[in-house]
Amino acid sequence: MANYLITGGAGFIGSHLVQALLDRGDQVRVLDNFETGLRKNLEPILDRIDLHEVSLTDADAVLRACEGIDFIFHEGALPSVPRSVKEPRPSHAINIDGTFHLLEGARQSGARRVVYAASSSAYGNQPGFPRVETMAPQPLSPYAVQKLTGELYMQAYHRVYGLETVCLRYFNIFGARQVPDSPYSGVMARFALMMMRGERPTIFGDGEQGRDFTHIDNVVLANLLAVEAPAEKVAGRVFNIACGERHTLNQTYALLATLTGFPHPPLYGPARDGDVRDSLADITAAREALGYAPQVGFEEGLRRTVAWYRDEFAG
Ligand code: UD2
Repeated sequence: MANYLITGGAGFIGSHLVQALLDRGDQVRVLDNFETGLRKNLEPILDRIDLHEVSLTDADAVLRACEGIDFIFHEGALPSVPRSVKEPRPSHAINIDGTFHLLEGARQSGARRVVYAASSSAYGNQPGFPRVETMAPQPLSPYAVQKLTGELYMQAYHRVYGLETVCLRYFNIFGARQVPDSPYSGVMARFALMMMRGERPTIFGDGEQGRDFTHIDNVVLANLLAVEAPAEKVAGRVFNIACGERHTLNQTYALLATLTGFPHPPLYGPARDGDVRDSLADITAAREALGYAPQVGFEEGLRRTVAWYRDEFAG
């Protein structure tokens, strides 16, 4: 039994990881200040976790949260490309300074391994698909720069201090608990809820942009594998975590409309500033080093997600 810290443990991805660790009997500490994380994600398990209700921007509090911890999943962040374009300062503070505080906490407290939630936005709009980890990053938005900076910090802390860091570049994760009703919500959650409420979603651009949409269960699996893999295979490295399939927004819209029984076509608006046009991962490195293989495909993931939103939000 090991001691785990999950930053952003009340959030979409973090709370799934908390549950997975509790299910296998591990000790779990959560760092979250509920700025974007939700209390209801932790309510059923509050008596089973050690909750540190602090911000990643508070260096001393982050250090205290790292004390006595073996393994860290650093999921805490202020996500969203458009949020970072509109207001770069808060996301800079949380995503870059917060990640630095976390690494300092991990180093000073003697943690063994940090698994970091990196982003596929690092690849930008360069030519060449699928995206391979050896491509030089070309971040387009403040958010992409911030998440990439976190990766570089992770790698430096491995090289310089021997901390075992593993960066997982998530490709457009979706599933239960993704917040659907914020202006910065991921597209899948946003569209699913709007359709259920009979509202017509807007596609930004022509809808032919593609994403490697990846169900949350695959991400939980990748994290558990990343924490268990031998250090010589994974420490200091970066891995794409995705399904290895590209789906356009128009296709995704059509499928969601079928699943929700929504009869209307989308509205179209201008493309978003800082948006990546296309995204598709090569997941060979994760397959080889982590033994990762996606367990839940795109359509099955969509079905599960729509069912969850129906239970949570309909009526
Ligand atoms: C980026 C990263 C992703 C993750 C995420 C965190 C890429 C390719 N992906 O996701 O890995 O780090 O950031 O936030 O960089 N859209 C609409 N209508 C809407 C909302 C969105 O058309 O109401 C479009 C949007 O313009 C984009 C696509 O849907 O083309 C996906 O947008 P998103 O915000 O769900 O995720 P994205 O790709 O910015």
